[in-house]
Amino acid sequence: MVVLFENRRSLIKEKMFIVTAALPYCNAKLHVGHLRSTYLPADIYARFLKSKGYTAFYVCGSDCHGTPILVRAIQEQKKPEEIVEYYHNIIKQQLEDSLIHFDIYSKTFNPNHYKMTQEFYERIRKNGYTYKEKVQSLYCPNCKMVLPDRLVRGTCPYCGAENQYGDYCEVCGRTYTPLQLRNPRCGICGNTDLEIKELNHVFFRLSELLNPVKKWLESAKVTEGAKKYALNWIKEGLRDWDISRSINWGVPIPGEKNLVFYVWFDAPIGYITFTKELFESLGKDWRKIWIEGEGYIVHFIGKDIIYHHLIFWPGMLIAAEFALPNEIRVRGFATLEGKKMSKSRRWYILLDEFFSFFDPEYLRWYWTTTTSESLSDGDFSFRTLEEKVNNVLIATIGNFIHRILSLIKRGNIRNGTLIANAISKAQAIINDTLQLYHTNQFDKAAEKIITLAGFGNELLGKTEPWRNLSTKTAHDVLFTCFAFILALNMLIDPILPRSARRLSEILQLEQKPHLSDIDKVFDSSYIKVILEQFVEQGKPFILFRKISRQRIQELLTLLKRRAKA
Ligand code: B3M
Ligand code: ZN
Repeated sequence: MVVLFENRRSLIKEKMFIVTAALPYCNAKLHVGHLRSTYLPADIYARFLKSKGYTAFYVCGSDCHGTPILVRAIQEQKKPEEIVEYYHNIIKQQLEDSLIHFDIYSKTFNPNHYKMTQEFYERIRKNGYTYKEKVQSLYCPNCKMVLPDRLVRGTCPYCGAENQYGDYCEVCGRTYTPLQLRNPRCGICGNTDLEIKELNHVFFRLSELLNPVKKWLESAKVTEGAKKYALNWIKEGLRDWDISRSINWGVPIPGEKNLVFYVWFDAPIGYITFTKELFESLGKDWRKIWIEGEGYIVHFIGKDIIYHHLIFWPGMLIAAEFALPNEIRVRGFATLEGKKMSKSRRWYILLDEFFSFFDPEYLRWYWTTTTSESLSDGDFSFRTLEEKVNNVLIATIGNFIHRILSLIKRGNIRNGTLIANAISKAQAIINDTLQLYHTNQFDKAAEKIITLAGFGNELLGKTEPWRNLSTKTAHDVLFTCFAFILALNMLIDPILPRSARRLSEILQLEQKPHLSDIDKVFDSSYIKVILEQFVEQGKPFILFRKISRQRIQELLTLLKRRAKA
């Protein structure tokens, strides 16, 4: 094995990046769309930063509170803890199988998080940003329980649709409170004799934070369309926010009886709790990031939670005198074969379903090449999958690597001279790729990577070194193309980490090469060492396997059958 990179430490830059992905809600498995909007782009970015030599941490965990989990527990006659435990493990595994690499994946059902949330609340309370006010709620004497909105059923006060939830009509789309619902009944036992209870709730004075939130929003790096939305929403001012719920599942509010925090209050604080957990295990101080503002915080979210991250969350942070995020990257949802994914219509692909048919890197490649940083939705289609994998990834990148390495072996090529104009063109492509990674344009970065391999293929086609492998031209072309392969090994890593590892094993490198060393790729003496090692010990290989039509048909049949059932 070749020892390539002496001491990377000198290259590590000081700034600490905290990259977060929205916390998956802990009551259902993840589907392919979750990867598109959130977990994959955050993973690519975190991997890119680390490879460039920055100190970066990818932080996430399960979001364990909220009424849906409680409702589910009641329906299944389980404890909410059990539901949470079950899905936490499943989701964690799904993300690991997607080759998402977190530095920490924790959960909000956790004593550290309860403590952090309560301390955070104490800070905003002391700063005068909370008050109490009476709120009327429906109470079921039969179940002895104040009913959360989702556990009240009745007739929509606007359109008269029956059997609607207490907060939202699925027929006309309007929102209201459970007290406005006609003929309300208990969603658990069906009791129609509900009582009205006046209870203290805790409110957050969001209205007073309009100006600082706006100021932050205007200066932060936020995905184009999302920023516009948020600025538009706050034009009319902000309303105070009820941050409490009278249910018995959630983080208890200090000093209040029978009240827990609303899940959207405690969930984002999870970003802080998990950073603290990670940092304590590393002997670092989380306060430097979240209080002293010495870090660089980047949130990745789906477009359904813009309001929470662009308005509530900065408001909370300002009130608590915590550091604000530096960037918020938003992406849209996925449709499946042109149709909206839907649980009730049973039209979706879960991540584990995809992986039982295809390599996870193919999904990573698919979403990377088809998703721009914007609020637009994107379709998952098997035709495009086949095209992106077989005709782009394999036909361009895979083929290039395979052809070059085979020719080098066959010709026993150990040396050559770099072709100057080819190198300068490749360098320009590489610089563009790095810049695009930096600015979150991963689809365009992937395009550049394809361009580099395509350029190599072109050079090969023009010079036809296989006709006579002993000529100087053949040596120079293969030597130059070998440098491209070293560059590709680094460049594909954030998107295709497993293939990058395999390629570096094929090249007999002792570890995956890092982007911080990309300049060495065009240093002849450096190339020579690796080339010789490869010629001597490298084995023939196949980096990617084609997707078969038959497998596609099988999975498609399965999905269609489920939707019809
Ligand atoms: N758990 C997203 C969801 O509703 C929500 C994100 C929280 S991020 C702090 O699935
Ligand atoms: Zn009831």
